[in-house]
Amino acid sequence: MSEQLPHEGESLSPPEHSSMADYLEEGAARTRSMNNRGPLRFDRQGRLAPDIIEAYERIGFYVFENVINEGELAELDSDLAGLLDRAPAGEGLDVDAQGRPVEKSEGQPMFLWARPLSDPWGGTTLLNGRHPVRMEEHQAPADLPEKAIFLMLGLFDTMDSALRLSAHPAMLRVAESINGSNFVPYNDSIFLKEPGVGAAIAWHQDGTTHWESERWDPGIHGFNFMAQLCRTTPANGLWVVPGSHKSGHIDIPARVSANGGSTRVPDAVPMLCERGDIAICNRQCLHASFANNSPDRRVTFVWGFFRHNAVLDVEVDMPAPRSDVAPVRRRYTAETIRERSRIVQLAIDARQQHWPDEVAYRYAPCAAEEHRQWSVEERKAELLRYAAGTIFV
Ligand SMILES: O=C(O)CCC(=O)C(=O)O
Repeated sequence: MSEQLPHEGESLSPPEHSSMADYLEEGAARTRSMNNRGPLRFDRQGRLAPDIIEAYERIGFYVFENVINEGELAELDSDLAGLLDRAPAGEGLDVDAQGRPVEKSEGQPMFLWARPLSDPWGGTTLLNGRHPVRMEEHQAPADLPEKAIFLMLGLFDTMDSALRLSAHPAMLRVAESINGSNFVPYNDSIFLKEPGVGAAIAWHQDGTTHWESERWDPGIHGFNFMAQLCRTTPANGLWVVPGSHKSGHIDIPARVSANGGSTRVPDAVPMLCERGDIAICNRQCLHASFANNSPDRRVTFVWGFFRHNAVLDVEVDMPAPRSDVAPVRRRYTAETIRERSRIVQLAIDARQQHWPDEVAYRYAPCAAEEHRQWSVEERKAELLRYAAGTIFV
């Protein structure tokens, strides 16, 4: 199959005359012609198959098909439904929709709210200003609540199934193949795009730290796994510019301006997935999603990993996702990283306790705790430490 990857600096034709429907359809056709999807495959040494690594490194994302079985998906659905049932009834409220007090442990999970079909980050300084251009927004019907949840951060304490999924043994082998055996965990979140409600996420590259570094390379800001609890479509899915993780820090306003001011970036493609697929996406890829003005829900559980040498001794301003959260300056020492990495072993143990017959992944940084079983109380304490110690570059 042929692929339509633009060459460096080259764009496919701009869409001034194409409707949103045409844009979505043309992007879907491009994504279907790319060789970056299929079942997980490993070589004899247990490394991700070389052709998959090659495609991921060239394009910047890859869709692993049919990774999560229906039993595990059902547990994720049920935990998510429980979490949303007990979520605040509105932004800033401390009761849920049934008037029960909302339980929160150290601010986790953190719920982020947006007006239906709006873009909460585009054109703001939030998250280190990495979303400089606002996406198209739509007028939502007047009977919708003023704001809806579009993102939840820090789910492991309330969603056991998410903690377990984060230690899926095949996915951790992928992480090792890409980032080395001492890979470092990032964070965990769910992007929620309810039909006719879901907010847009403006064009951005996730990394904020290493763009000017002498050590910069296409993998230095790590990658995210994106597990899909629903089938994704061009209208509700994530859009990615193939190969853009190799382009350095992209001038997004210039790109949009060269596109006649339209955020329908011409060389982007939608990440089309089925329920149960997990994509890997380089955090340097230029990506965005449109407000979900479609009839289909999207729920994406995102968790990611860095290379150890990309975070060691790095000092950063932790970006604020909301205007009431102050940025914090942090430095990642070997000790900070060791502490953070224990979440991986905790998750491996949670998975092992739930499915004792599964062959667990062996995580080198926590080899000394390989057979440790955390009690419920110990797990709570570890999750509190994890909540306070995010590593981000
Ligand atoms: O899933 C989405 O719509 C946005 C995801 C995203 O921007 C991210 O994971 O960095």
